[in-house]
Amino acid sequence: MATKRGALIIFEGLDRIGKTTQSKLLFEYLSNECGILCERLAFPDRSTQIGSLIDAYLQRKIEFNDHTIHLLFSANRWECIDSMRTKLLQGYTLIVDRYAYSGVAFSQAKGLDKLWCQSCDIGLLKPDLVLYFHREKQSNCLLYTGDERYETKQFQEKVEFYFEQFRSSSHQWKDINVINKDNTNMRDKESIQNEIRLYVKDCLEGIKTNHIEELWKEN
Ligand code: FDM
Ligand code: MG
Repeated sequence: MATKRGALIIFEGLDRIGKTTQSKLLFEYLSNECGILCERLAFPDRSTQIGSLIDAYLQRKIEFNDHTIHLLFSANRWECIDSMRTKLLQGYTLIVDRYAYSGVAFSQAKGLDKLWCQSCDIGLLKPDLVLYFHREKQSNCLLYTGDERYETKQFQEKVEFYFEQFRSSSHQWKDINVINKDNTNMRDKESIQNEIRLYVKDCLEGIKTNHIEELWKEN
């Protein structure tokens, strides 16, 4: 029997909201407890030549205008898609920190046009599952500030606004509220992980053919 392809699973959301922790837990669970082939990756992938330009930009060592850096983030995804497709068809499930949705939300937060932002990512591999990490609007938890470009409260709030507009009703898109019902604290890691595992189980069971659709293209 031909190998069944793996799933493309994306973790999206603001900085420091728990994407990396949860994607690592998922990776360990799928590989060690379920015996499922999988790999983790992240965008930007700072290990490539384009990625090193993005890294320098984020560390404020070099400048690009807003359109140019947007295209570099997109190019950084395009340069990886052949190896991603190959892995998926070999049966690997790919667990990916950030994708084109971050591309759009962060650039829209700088004032760029949504359709322009989306256009350069049309035709990328379409995810089988997007786990969107968010907090309830009123919650004051979790606005991260750090040293890299974009890591200010004011900018993260703008990005959050555009992510919220992006929330999609497609069946691939799942919201993960990381804040407790009382709206004050983070939920514990285990309960978030259990919610994710349910979505991932459904997603893996739902893959019926090896065909991979294209992002943002009507079929
Ligand atoms: N980011 C990430 C973008 O602005 N556009 C993109 O297409 C992607 C993938 O880069 F602030 C931003 C989001 C974040 C920064 O990402 C670095 P990590 O996940 O913190 O490395
Ligand atoms: Mg960061």
